[in-house]
Amino acid sequence: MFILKQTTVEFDGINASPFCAKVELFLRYHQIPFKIEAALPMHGPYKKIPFAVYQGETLGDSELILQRLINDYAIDEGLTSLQQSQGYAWQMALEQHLYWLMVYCRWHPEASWKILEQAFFSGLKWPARPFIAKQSRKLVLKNLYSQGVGRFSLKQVLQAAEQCFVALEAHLSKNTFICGDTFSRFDLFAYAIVKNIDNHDMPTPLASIIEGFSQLKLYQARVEQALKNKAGSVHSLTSLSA
Ligand SMILES: N[C@@H](CCC(=O)N[C@@H](CS)C(=O)NCC(=O)O)C(=O)O
Repeated sequence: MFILKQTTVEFDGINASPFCAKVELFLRYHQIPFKIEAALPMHGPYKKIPFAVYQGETLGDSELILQRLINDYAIDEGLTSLQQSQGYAWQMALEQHLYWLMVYCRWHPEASWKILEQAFFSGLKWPARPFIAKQSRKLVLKNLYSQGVGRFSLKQVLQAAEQCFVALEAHLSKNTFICGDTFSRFDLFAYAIVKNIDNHDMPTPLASIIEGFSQLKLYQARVEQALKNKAGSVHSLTSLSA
């Protein structure tokens, strides 16, 4: 049995970590039996979530996990090399750039942090809770600074995110999915991050910006339909086994 180790925090029906959601949705879409176990980044091989226990091995990194499953289950998404390169370029923009802008908007502004703190740390006991929450926030802000985005003002971060939404909106107004007409693994992170941003449970300053991008709403609906068609309901993401 494939064991997916991830946070079990969800916002509006999607895993709070778009990397975790990507793996979980891949497993569901390809109907690979799996079980979810709650885990913290510190327990993973790369000190990040998601990670997985599979065939006696511990695998880390969402992309490496997907590559392993694609190999083992001989999954062919039918993408041309041009589609693959398109998918890769979008993957890098969303995972390596937009993701960090989202992290900034969750952990930096006080109003967002208050909601996030409640969602991530409310299960902890006093007096440890405020200490662990504060330390975690300090670490994330340090990581944001190292990554580069943490050196920006909120206004600059919002401008950068808007630029990304404009590009994605233009792409998705002409393409059904990230790689054109073919739904693929590249849609999983794209969907997960758009839904995490366009989210009522975890509103950040990005939520009011993404609101104006109608193609991104339509895209979410298309991906949900594709997932439902193949894997059944996407609304059972909390269930502990597939
Ligand atoms: N490249 C990794 C990125 C995973 C990632 O950044 N996970 C975040 C949660 S969304 C994490 O574990 N952060 C904890 C940390 O960096 O300390 C992947 O694809 O799995």
